[in-house]
Amino acid sequence: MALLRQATSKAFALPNVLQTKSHVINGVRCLSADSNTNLKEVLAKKIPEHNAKVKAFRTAHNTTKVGEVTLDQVYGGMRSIKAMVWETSVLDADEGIRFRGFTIPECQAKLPKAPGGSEPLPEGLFWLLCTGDIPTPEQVKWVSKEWAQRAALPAHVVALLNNFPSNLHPMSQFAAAVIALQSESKFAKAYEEKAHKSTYWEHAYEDSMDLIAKLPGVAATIYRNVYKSGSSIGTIDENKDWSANFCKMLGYKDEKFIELMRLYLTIHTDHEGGNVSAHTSHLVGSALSDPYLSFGAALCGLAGPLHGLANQEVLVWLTKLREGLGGKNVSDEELSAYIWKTLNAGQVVPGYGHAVLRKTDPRYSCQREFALKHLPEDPMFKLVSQIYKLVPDILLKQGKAKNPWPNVDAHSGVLLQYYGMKEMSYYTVLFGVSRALGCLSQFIWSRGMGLPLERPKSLSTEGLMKLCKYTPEK
Ligand code: AMX
Repeated sequence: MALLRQATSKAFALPNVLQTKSHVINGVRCLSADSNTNLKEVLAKKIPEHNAKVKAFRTAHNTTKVGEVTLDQVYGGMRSIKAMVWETSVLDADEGIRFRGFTIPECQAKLPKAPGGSEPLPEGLFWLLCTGDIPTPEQVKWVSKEWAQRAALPAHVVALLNNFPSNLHPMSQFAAAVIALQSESKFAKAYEEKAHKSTYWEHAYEDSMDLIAKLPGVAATIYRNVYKSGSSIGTIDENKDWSANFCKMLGYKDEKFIELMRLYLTIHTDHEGGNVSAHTSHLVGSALSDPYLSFGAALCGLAGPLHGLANQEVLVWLTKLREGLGGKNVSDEELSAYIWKTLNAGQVVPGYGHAVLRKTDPRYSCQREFALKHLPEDPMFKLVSQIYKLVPDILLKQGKAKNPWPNVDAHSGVLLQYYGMKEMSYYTVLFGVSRALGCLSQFIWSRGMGLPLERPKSLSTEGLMKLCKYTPEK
């Protein structure tokens, strides 16, 4: 608690404005609209500018139709209905994710790296999500330091974590701890004290920075408690980046694992707004619930097997497959039979399919690139590659899945297990730590834009039949 910073006043006290308008990262020239290293000051300039643009746009087009809704979409989980604003990223069915207009390979090339590293720092992606600009190394360093300085956990949250039974799923522990951190909410306090609506984003910013800073400590405590006999997570090093500190707290020293974590925590951040975790945080936040409550709710959605828990499910599925076949190399025929067995038992092949994507997920591709570079001979990686050759054709033959290609979760567990993190039930927690960067950068913007309470219309089947002028046969 003593380390908890009151960053609002401090943040505005730092006049870290550099004069340059462009910078070079890894030989790539990056234009930066603002070289100020203080993220809150940059946002304070950008939010009103954006709001003025949106106001003019809405005045010109408020009654323009942006789509129509079919009965199939109403019953079919609202797929593809254009009904919400999400500024930080956009997903294209064929191309995959763009973070503020940048693809994953572009982010890998342009975002600042750790000294000697080759993967992007998630701090840089957070800056990009918040501002739309590729940050300078100085801006990224500023974020790393802020997060290190805000990382201390309140005693009641540590006590809560230390008292959970080890058979409570790590994702349930994670969500509960995030909700318990709500005692620290500056947003909730400001609302209680009748803060003006125009200042909501500032309190959202403070909570978001605090929460992101604290997540590695919470996640590492869960890891140590459940799998490492409750050993201490140690202390934060203010000169290290967010991922390096997280790995240190988890107890991993291998530089390659730290690089993997930087990549992992970058690519899992955001996937536009309609997915379960992002949409949940958006919906809950629209009630002016604070960032802790909103992100805690998002984690509950991420814990579902059709969403984030799929990374655990993939490894469980692969491990059973190898055990069932005595751990030896598996032939294509044996593997195909196993995949069909899964489908014929009425189960999904975890890690395959997507509600929006219609091609291989670029998050899968960049993890595959990492594996080809660092662990090409790993038997589990070879198995994942073999599955990649077989599953799409089988799913196409079955004729149900609209997208037969792998998603992000088909690869991540194999990389983690290679570096010694074999605790599959923990994998979704890592996804959750990363997803905070997407949910919370948008949360700041949602409050900055004054987005209203979300309240779509629901109908009963009877009401829908009436609307469609349909009379059921007797
Ligand atoms: N294996 C078997 N069947 C699949 C399948 C898969 N990987 N993906 C889709 N299908 C089935 C669906 O279950 C559905 O069957 P039904 O008609 O009997 O209900 C049918 O194909 C049509 O589904 P869809 O329109 O292609 O997909 P969707 O938008 O309804 O669902 C998703 C998308 C991701 C839930 C689904 O592909 C799936 O269950 N995949 C496996 C789980 C998984 O990997 N989830 C992680 C997704 C990424 C993430 O959020 N982390």
